[in-house]
Amino acid sequence: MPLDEGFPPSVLLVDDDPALLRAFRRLLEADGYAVQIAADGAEAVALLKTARFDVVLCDIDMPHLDGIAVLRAVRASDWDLPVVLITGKPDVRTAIEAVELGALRYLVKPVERAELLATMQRATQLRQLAALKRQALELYGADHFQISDDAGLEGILTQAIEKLFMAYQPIVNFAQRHIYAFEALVRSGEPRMAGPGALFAAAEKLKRLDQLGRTIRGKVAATIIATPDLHVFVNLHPNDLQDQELYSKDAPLSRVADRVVLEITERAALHDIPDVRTKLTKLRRLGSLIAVDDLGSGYAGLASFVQLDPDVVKLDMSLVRDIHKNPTKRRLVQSMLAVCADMGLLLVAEGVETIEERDVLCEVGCNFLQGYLFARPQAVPPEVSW
Ligand code: G
Ligand code: MN
Repeated sequence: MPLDEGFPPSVLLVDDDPALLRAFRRLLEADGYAVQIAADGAEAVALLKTARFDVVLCDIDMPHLDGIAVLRAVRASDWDLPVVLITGKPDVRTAIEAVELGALRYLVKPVERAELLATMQRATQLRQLAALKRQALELYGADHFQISDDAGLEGILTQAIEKLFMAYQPIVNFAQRHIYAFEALVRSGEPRMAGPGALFAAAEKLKRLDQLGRTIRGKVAATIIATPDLHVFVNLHPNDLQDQELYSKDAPLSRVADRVVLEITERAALHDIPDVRTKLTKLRRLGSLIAVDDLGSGYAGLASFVQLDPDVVKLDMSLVRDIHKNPTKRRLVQSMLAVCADMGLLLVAEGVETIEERDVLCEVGCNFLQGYLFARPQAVPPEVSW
C-alpha cells in the first residue's frame, strides 16, 4: 500500500551478506517496495541521516555496528519508523533489547517469503498510521490541563473520591441503530474535582493514583455485575498498568473482564513503563480487549501502538469536530479507517455533536460513533433516541 499517492514505500535493507542482500532486495522490489541497501551498520546509519525511509529491515549480526546499534540510532530521533530485525542466531539478550527499543518484529533466518512480506505489509500500514497521526497532531494540537497548587488538595481529593461516581455514555453502531457498548467516565460530586482532569492531576501529585484507579474499577465492576449484557469501555491511566491489582484474577473488574474493553490513551507516553507487552498479554488473558484512546491527539510514537497491539482504535474528537466543513479532516479520517480496516481494527469516532458530523462519518464508512448527539454521559446507562 503506497504511503504517498503514487510513491512506493521505501525500505532501507541492511545486511553484511551480499547474497542475502540481493535475494531480499529482489523479493521486496517484486512486491512493490523501493529498496535502498546498506552493507553494514555504519552505512545504514549514514543513509538514515540523509534519506527518508518508511521501513528498516536490518540484520542483527554484523561486525562493528550491529542491528541493535542501528535500531538505537533510529530511536534516538524517530519513534515512528518501523524497524524489522533479522537474525541467524536468536538470543534472549538481543530479543529483549529489540523489544525495549520498539522493534516491530524479530525474524529468525531462514525467513519465509510469506512471513517477510506479511511483516513488511504490517510495517508499512503502521508507518502510514503514524504519518496520519502526526498530521492530525500538527493540524489540531493537543489539550493541556492545569495542575492545581491548592494546599488543601489532600482533603479535597479524599472528599472527591468519597463522592466518586461513573457516568456512562453509549457507543453506537449507527448503521444498525444499536448500542454497541458504553464508555465509563469518572465524575465526582465534589465540585472542585468534578472530572477526570482535576482528579488525576491531584492524585498524581499526592501519589494516590492507585487508590483512584482501584476505586474507579471497583465502581465499574459493580455496575457491570448488576446490569445483564452491559459491555463497558474503561479508561486506564498509565499508572494503572503499574498496579498489581489490575492483573489479579480476583480483582472486581477481572471477574467481569470479558465484558470490558480497556482504553489506553495516546496522550501519555508509555516508554517509562516496563514490559508493556507482557502486561497487556496478562490483561487479554483475563478476557479484556484493548483500545487505543484519543488517536490523533497524543505524542506517543508508533512503538507504543505496536506494543499495545489494540483491538479497537478511538479517534480523538478533534478529528470529528466540524468534519463536514473540513475536507482535510475528512480525508484523514477516511485514510485512518482504511488502514484500521486493513489491520482488522474497529474504529470508533468520539465526540460526535451534530447531525452534520454524524452524516459525514457515515458517508466515509465510520459506523461506530460516540458523542453528545446520541447521549450525554449519565450515571445510569442512558437510552439513545435515534
Ligand atoms: O479521553 P476520553 O476520550 O476518555 O474522554 C472523553 C471525554 O469527552 C469525556 O469527558 C466525555 O464527557 C467527553 N465527551 C463525550 N462526548 C462528547 C461530545 O460529543 N463532545 C464533547 N465536547 N465532549 C464529549
Ligand atoms: Mn476514553
